[in-house]
Amino acid sequence: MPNIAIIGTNGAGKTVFITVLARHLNERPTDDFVLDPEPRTFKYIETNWRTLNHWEWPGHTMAGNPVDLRWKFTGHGAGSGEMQVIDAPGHDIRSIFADDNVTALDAMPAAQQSLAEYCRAADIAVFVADLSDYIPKPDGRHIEDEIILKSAMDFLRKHSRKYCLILTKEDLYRPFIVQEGGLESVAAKYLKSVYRSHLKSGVPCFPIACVNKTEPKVDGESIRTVPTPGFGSDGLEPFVEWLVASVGSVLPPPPPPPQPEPWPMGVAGLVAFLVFISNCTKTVEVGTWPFNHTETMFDPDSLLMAIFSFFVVWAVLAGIRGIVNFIRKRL
Ligand SMILES: Nc1nc2c(ncn2[C@@H]2O[C@H](COP(=O)(O)OP(=O)(O)OP(=O)(O)O)[C@@H](O)[C@H]2O)c(=O)[nH]1
Ligand SMILES: [Mg+2]
Repeated sequence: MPNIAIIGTNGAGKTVFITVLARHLNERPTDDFVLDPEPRTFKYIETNWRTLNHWEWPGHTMAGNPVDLRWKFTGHGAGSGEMQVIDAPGHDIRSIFADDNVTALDAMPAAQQSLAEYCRAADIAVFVADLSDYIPKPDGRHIEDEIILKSAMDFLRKHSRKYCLILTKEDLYRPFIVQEGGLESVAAKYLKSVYRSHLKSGVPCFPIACVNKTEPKVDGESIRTVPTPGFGSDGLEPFVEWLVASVGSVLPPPPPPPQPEPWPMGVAGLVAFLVFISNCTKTVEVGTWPFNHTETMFDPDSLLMAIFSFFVVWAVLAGIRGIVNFIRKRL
């Protein structure tokens, strides 16, 4: 089962991303990756989706309480199987990867240990980052966030996992990215160490606006931005193509088609040949007495005997082989 870890610090946009992605995959017109959620997963996605379509964002994922999501998937792009995604609380991710903690599992609180194990074992990791977390701030928080992101990526690379970076909330940063000269310049400037160690060497980076339409909402004394019902998403499809290819590449190769076993036919052919050789001639008396004599001639019955023995021997051996294969499969 491919395990996909969604990794990002608090508020990076992981829950919104998973919700929108799951809905997007369900509604795609192509059938190269079709998802069938487990009931609990279905409920989680639909609840968040309803929230997003009622002028609200989903709540923060509670620390120590990662959400385990599971789907069955089928499709020619990625084969078929089960997929597990963990929507991890950003707070826990921050603690795990803060200072190379992930190698010292025993020192972690129990709630984080299983999440760290999960990240370690994940086949595919999707790093979710909010660009604003990496823009320099007086308290130096941006440096800590970059260290966490890089340390988590280094860890995944060390374990030869597939991973990519998603810059969420692209709707908010679109003008900024254009003004800074494009995505690559932004990454090279604000995610310097991540860019140098990972993105520059080909790790994909996808800017995605999960919710591309928002509006202000008065909330008591303050005004917040909330999703506009019926919103769309931008930039998901290139990521989905990468995901489908990555899932396909981490699945074990399908077992080779059973090869026909030629030996029952070979043995039957040999027996038929021997039967034919030993019966192909017969001695008959020709002429009338006292001028009769014996002559050796071809016996056409030998052909029938050979064909008959071929089928009898082949049927018996094929039957034995079938029974042996059946028992072998059962064991
Ligand atoms: N404009 C815009 N805002 C977004 C988008 N996605 C997320 N946000 C904002 O980011 C906030 C956090 O999103 P979540 O998906 O809950 O973040 P998270 O990474 O799951 O956070 P934790 O559960 O605390 O780790 C939301 O409440 C929104 O305010 C988006 O696509 N566009
Ligand atoms: Mg969350």
